[in-house]
Amino acid sequence: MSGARVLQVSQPVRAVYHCNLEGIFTMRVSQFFAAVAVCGVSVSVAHADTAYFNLATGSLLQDWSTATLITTNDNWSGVPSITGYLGDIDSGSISDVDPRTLTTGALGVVDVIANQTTASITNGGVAEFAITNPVVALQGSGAADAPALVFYLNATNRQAVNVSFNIRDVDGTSDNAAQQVNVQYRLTPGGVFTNVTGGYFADVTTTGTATQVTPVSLTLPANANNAPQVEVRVLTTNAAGSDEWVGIDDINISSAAVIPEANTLGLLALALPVIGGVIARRRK
Ligand SMILES: [Ca+2]
Ligand SMILES: [Ca+2]
Ligand SMILES: [Ca+2]
Ligand SMILES: [Ca+2]
Repeated sequence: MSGARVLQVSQPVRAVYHCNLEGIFTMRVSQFFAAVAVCGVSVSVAHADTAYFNLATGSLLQDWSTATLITTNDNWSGVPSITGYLGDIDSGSISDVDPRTLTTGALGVVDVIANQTTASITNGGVAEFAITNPVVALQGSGAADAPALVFYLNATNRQAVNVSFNIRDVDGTSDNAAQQVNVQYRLTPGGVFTNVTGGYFADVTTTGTATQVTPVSLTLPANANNAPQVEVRVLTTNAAGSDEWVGIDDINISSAAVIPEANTLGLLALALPVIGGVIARRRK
C-alpha cells in the first residue's frame, strides 16, 4: 500500500494560528491532542478537490494526459473537481459485492498512488499510470472494498447532465477477475447514492490483455437539473481472487442550459399578437 492512508483532511495542511500551547511539555498526551485540535492543526497530507465544477462554464474534461496533475500520493489538489477514494468501507474483507448495493454514501479515505509506470502493481485502491495513454485506474483489494472516483459538479441553471467516459482494462497480467463497475450520483454531500440506470457493468476486463474498452454515456435523472452539488461516483468492488486495474479515462461531463423562464415569457409575448391576428382573420 502507498503512504499515509489513515488520516485525511479535505483542506491543505494548515499552520498553527494564534495558538497558545504554553505548558506543552507538562501536558498529558490527551491534553496535547485536545490543544492541537482546538488550534486547528491538521496532521495529514491527503488532499481532496471537492470544488463543484460549474457546468455553466463548459464541460468537465479529463483524459489524464497532464502528468503534473498528480505528483504526490493521496493528493488530488491539482485535479479540478475529481477525487479518488480507497473505498475502505468494511472492516472485514468482503468480495464480489454488487456495487449497486453500496449506496450508503461512505467513500473511505482519499487515495491515489502517484506516478506508476506499470499496471502490474497489486496495491489496490486508486493509481495514476504514466503509460502510453495515461490514465487513473481503480483496483479492488482486501482493503479497497469499493475504490472510486467522484466527480463534483455544479449544475445550477443546467439540465441534461451527461456523464461519459471510457472504462479501460489497463491490466495485461494474468489476473482474471469479474471486475464490476457501477455509476451512482447524489445531490446531498455525505448522503446516500442512487444508482444511475444503465450504469452497471458486470465485467469490464479480460485476462491476459489490456485492450478492452467499455464506453459509458449516461444522462443523469431530471432531479440533477439545476442542482448545485451533484456528486457522481464511479466505483468497482473487490473481486474474488486477484483484481485487475480498471482505468476511468476520457471523462467528459456536459450539460445544456436551462431556458430561463423570462425568455419563455418573452417568446409568448411575441407570439400572442400573431396568434391574435390569425384568430381575428378567421373570424372575418
Ligand atoms: Ca488517457
Ligand atoms: Ca486485463
Ligand atoms: Ca474480467
Ligand atoms: Ca480481490
